[in-house]
Amino acid sequence: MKTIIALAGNPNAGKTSLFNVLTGTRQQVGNWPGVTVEKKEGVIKGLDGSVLIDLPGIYSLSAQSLEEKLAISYLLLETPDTIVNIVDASNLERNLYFSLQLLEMGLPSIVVLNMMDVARSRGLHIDENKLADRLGVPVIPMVARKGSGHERLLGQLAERRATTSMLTLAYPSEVEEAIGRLLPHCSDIQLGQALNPRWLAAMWLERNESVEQLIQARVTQAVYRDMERIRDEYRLADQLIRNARYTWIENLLTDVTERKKQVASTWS
Ligand code: GDP
Ligand code: K
Ligand code: MG
Repeated sequence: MKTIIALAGNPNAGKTSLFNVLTGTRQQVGNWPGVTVEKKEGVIKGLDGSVLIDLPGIYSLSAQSLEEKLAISYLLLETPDTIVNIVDASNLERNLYFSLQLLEMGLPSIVVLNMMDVARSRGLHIDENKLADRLGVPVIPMVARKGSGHERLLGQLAERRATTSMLTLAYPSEVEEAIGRLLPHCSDIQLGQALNPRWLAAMWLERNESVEQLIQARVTQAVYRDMERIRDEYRLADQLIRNARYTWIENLLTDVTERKKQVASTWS
């Protein structure tokens, strides 16, 4: 049986570097269906039966460039066994926004904390255990360009250590009320795999185009209208959801990171 592992992360987080480290030279470049955007697939060295897919870069599931849409529909409709979410450790605040959306989605994931060399050189210390604890998935520090840390990732993949995060962001009461009303509809929607209906409801409130299209194709017109009516009653929901995510990340970073004073080297 094949194990499908998808690499996802912000542009320039190091996906292709990690892809190359994990696959060596055994890669195949094709195109995503219907478009000329490159689709890279390879076999992970030391992991028989694995298929590694290098997804286009995504800043956020709400973003809507062609590449991002491809990556989003892939995540929504296909059934990767594991998502390896690669984040730039030297740019955590921005990178974690997508991570958070991904974790809320409910797919089995591992977070790779890449660019650790850059983070360290800036005096940034990250408590990786605490971060793993808070995110609810394994966290593996790496320097993908040099390949360091990849044995540990390989070990975790071989042992199928990816987990579905139990992370539940508490949104403001207004948003929770809206989600509560949407949940019965969202729970009925069949997708490629079991996604967290709470996540689907939040994406609906955010007017995510890909999610709207998916839902439209899977519910009756009456249900779709009802969902629209509910959304219209909570006009500030999308802003409140975004703010809640940013606040959560800010608090997380206060807890798990520390900026050490860089040692001045000018006294000699
Ligand atoms: P992608 O856009 O996610 O596919 O990212 P790439 O793999 O193309 O990497 C973006 C840039 O960051 C390239 O110049 C890489 O050589 C570099 N890079 C990747 N990983 C690391 C790392 O761990 N440390 C450092 N310093 N540079 C890295
Ligand atoms: K790049
Ligand atoms: Mg790339």
